[in-house]
Amino acid sequence: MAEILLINPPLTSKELYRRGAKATASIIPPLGLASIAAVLEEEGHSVEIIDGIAQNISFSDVVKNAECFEIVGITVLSAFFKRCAELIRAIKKVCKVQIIVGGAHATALPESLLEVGADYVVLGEGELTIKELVNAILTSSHPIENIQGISFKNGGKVIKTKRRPMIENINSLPLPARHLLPMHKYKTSEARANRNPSHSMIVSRGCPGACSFCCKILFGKKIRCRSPENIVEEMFLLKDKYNAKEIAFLDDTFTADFDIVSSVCKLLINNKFDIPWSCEARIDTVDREMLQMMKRAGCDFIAYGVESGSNEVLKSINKKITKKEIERTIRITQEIGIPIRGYFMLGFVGETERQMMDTINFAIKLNVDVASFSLLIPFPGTVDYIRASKEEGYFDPEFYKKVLVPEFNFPDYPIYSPKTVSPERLLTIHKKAYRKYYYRPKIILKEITNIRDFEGLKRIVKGGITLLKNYRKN
Ligand code: B12
Repeated sequence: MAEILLINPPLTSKELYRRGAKATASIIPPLGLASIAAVLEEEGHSVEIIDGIAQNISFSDVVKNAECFEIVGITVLSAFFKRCAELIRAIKKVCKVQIIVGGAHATALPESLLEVGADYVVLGEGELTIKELVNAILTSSHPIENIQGISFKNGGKVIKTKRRPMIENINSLPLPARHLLPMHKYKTSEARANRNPSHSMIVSRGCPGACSFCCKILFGKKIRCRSPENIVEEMFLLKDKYNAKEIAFLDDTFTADFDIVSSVCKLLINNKFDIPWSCEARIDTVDREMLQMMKRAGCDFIAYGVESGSNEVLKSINKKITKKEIERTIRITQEIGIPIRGYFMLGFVGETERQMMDTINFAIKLNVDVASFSLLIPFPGTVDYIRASKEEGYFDPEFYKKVLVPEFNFPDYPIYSPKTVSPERLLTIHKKAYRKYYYRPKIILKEITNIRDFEGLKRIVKGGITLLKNYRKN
């Protein structure tokens, strides 16, 4: 049996947050690593996790820690590829440990990790692959090249084995090994959660959408969901063991399967689950009946990906929804009384300034409770990465080798701006979006009248400070 260390790379607050974003940002557990850890523990391995984002741990301490293990696993998002590369090089310099990487960036561009010294890249879903791979490394019993869903170097040549089929029944997976995580460090964004501790869950994989900005290479199109009983069991675990006062579902589309949502809601009501929860949804996956049921079962916040106020842009990003559908769903949700966060995006490939203004005005018209405006970042594994770097040629495909990407919403400078608008102008439009949306008497009054307790007051003050810093800082 092996001693295995799993790492979410170390990043400082300065690297992660810009323009006052820290005050309201979330710190979310690396549930992918925790799922990998749970499977490895089931196999009898001894596993530790370092969460270099939540824990205050220096780069050199992470490297020193790695020396004590036989196998190190690192999760790699494009935003932090640069730090992961530095980490792999530094670990390889001091010890002979085998390094396995996985995650969205690793799956999209496996060669970029082999180049910097990773021994194996796990492509896509990692639970079944890691079991086989660790056994093969430890016992040499199994030819590595027979393991599905990996990439590695053999005599300088990059080998990519056949992609492993998705795990059909994700109910068969153990719950994430939260006992290995610093659970007291996590919180959901102030824009979404009113009470702390607020913990998060992921209960499904896959999304029926195919939006051009979204990285779809990990879990595919088909929705695979855990059973309602299993979902509710984890909710009770978060409440009873980790003292959750709120739960956030971070699934791409929690509402994709009506029957599952309906059964979860019934179970929550029957079992008197008494803390609120929130989720993310696609506009076209909810209806009045589902929303009413969710409200009764404790859903107190829902985040919709609206993205644009231009039907042409919605079409070009393959959102597969129209402004009319958006308005309808938002209206029904407002009538039912579930507060809404709208995600809006600016700076799509080919998007004009006029279309961006349409988005800002549409957000104001929809009048959601929280509006987030993000600038497009073309991430590897997305259609927009190909469009921006190869087709339009305005984005350096090697960008992630050079720069760490901070959390979205308030960048100092656009990471990408389309041919149609200069970076300076895009930044001005982005700031304008927040100013136009939030500095309205109607919104300010609504926020003030919604304050129910001290926590509510604190939340509003923090949000106000974030917006002011965002607006004033250049
Ligand atoms: C929750 C979430 C967040 C959270 C926390 C991220 C985290 N620590 O995991 C927050 C809100 C902070 C966040 C932020 C960002 N996110 Co995010 N996020 C997600 C989301 C919705 C769920 C992640 C998750 O837990 N999934 C469930 C687990 C089971 O999957 P997983 O982590 O991918 O792990 C599996 C495999 O990838 C693999 N694996 C992963 N790591 C490893 C390591 C080893 C050793 C092995 C063997 C296998 C392995 O095995 C795991 C189990 O099957 C995903 C979308 C999605 N559905 O996954 C986007 C996603 C990961 N995020 C994405 C992005 C772009 C971002 C941001 C960069 C956006 C931005 N500009 O701010 C930031 C990054 C900043 C940050 N602080 O992390 C992209 C990544 C694209 C890319 N090419 O990197 C995704 C895929 C969304 C998308 N579809 O486009 N995110």
